[in-house]
Amino acid sequence: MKVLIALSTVLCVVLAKDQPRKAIVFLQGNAGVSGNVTISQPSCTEPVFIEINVVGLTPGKHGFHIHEKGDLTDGCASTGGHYNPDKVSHGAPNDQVRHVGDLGNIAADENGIAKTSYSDTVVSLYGARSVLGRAIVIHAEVDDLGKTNHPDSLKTGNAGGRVACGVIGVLAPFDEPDQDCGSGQQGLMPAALTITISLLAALRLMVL
Ligand SMILES: [Cu+2]
Ligand SMILES: [Zn+2]
Repeated sequence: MKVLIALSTVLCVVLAKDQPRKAIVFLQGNAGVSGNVTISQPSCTEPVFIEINVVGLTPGKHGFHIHEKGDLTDGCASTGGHYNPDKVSHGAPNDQVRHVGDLGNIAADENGIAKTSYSDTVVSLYGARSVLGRAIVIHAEVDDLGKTNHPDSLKTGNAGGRVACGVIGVLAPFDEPDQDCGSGQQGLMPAALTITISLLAALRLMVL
């Protein structure tokens, strides 16, 4: 009996998965820039997968960020700064220190098209640090990733004006309560801890 209880405890923890979440962003700008971005995440402890399709850009690299507000009442200007709940310096997507919203650059080809996809372990669609309802902004210039001597480098990456933006909206409706498991890498630790504690509890039940 105790073994059965122990086994069911372990199974419950392992099988208790969130519903996958998926977000859509419709990007629009003044200078003929338009496109869409989808962000999908299978569960709160897994990385997001970001798919980007943008046209109308000038060829080359453009800063690509999540800004803190989904407010387009004054166009891209009213979306606030980079989403930065930890109040740290601007950085590159792969840096230890970065804004949650720092997604680096997207590169447009000679036809002005940027089409790419990648994973990110810091951005999340779950919990208090969810990016749902915030905005994606594309900039006129390259994001220097916090690596130059420009006074704005560690604040914004000195990426210039905002050429397109859109609000991160719900694509796949979900109805489960929002559990706050942190975001990305930080979210993996509590999950690992929960599983470890449950396993230890289960082992203890088996021994007793
Ligand atoms: Cu930006
Ligand atoms: Zn930033």
